[in-house]
Amino acid sequence: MIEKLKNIVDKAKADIGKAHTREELLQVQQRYLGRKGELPILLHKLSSLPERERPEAGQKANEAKQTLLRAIEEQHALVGEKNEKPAEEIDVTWPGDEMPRGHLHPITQFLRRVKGIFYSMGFEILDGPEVELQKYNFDLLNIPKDHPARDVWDTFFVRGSKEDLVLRTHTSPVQVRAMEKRKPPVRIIVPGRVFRHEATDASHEAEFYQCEGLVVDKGIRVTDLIGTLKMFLQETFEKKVRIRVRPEFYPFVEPGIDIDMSCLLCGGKGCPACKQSGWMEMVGSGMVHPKVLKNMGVDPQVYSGFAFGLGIDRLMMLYYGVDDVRLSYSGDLRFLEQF
Ligand code: FA5
Repeated sequence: MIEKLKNIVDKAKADIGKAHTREELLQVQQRYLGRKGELPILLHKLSSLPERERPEAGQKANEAKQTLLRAIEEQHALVGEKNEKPAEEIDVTWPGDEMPRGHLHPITQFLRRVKGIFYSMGFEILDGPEVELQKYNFDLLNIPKDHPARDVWDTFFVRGSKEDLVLRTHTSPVQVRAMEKRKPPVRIIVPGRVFRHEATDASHEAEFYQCEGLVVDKGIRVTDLIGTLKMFLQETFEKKVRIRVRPEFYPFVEPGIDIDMSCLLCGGKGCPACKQSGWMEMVGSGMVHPKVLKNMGVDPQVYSGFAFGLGIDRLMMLYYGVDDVRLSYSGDLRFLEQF
C-alpha cells in the first residue's frame, strides 16, 4: 500500500511539473485527487488492510495528498505567471460599437416645432394643470352647470374630490388662469395634454395634445385670427396649405370658427383619417366672448381678443404622414423608430 502511494505521488509530481497551463494542471488534479482520482481510489482500499497497518497507511495517504496539493499550488503560481495569455491589446482610438439611442417622441418633436414658430411670432409659452377645477374648465368659460354645451366635452370627473376636479377636456381653462396675472396686450400659447371620455378612431384619441392660443389687445379682429392661423400653418408645413373656415359654436367665443385643413394624407380625395371628406378639422377658434373677457378682468368695451385650440396630434399626422392618431400612443417601436 505504502509502495503504491509512493508511486502515485511520484507519477503525479512528474505530471504536475509537465502541466504548462492552468487548464492542464486542473486535469492533472482531477486525475489524481478528483472524486474518481487515483489517490481516493487507493484510500478506498484502506478498509481492506489488516487493522494494525491501517493507521500508518492512513497517515501516509494524508501526507501524500498534502504533498500533491502543495505541488499543484506551486505549479499553479508558476504557470499563472508564465503562460497566462497577455491581456488583449486595446486600441483606444478604434471607434466603439454604436449604442442604441432613444430619441424624442414624434409628438414632442412636433410640439417643439410648433412652440418655435409661435415664439418667433412673439407669443409667450405657458403651462397649466392637467387636473383642473370645473370652474376653469367650464364655468369661467361661459359654460354654466347644466348647460347642454358641457356634454360636448366627454369629461373624466375626478371622483371624491371636494373641489369638483376634472381631467381638463381642453387647454382653454388656461386662458382665464393666464389673465389672472396679466394685463392686455397679451399673446400666449399653452401646449398640453387634454383628456376626453370618447371612443377612439383614426383621428380621435381619449388623450391628446392641444395648443391653446390667446391674443387680447385693442382692436383685435377676426381677420387677425385667420391671418395668424394661416401664417402658422404655412410656417409649419413650409408651403401654402388649403384651409376651410366654418362657423362653429363654442360658448366662450362669439363668433366661433372651425378651421379645417385639406387632408395631406390623401391629397383631399378622402381616406379613413379624414373620414372620406378630404378635410380634417384642425382648429377650434373664435373671438373671445365678452363675458369671458369680463371673467378675465378685461373690459370688453376697450379690448377684444381671439382664441384658438389647435389639435396637435392631427397636425402632427399631416406633417409626418401618419394615417392613424392611435399609433402615437401605441408605444410600438416599429412606429417610433421612424422618427
Ligand atoms: C376645443 O377643445 C376648444 N377648446 C377649442 C377652442 C379654443 C375654441 C379657443 C375656441 C376658442 P374642439 O373640441 O373642437 O375644441 O377641439 C379642438 C381641436 O382638437 C380639434 O379641432 C381637433 O383638431 C382636436 N381634437 C378634438 N378632439 C380630438 C380627439 N379626440 N383626438 C385628437 N384630436 C382631437
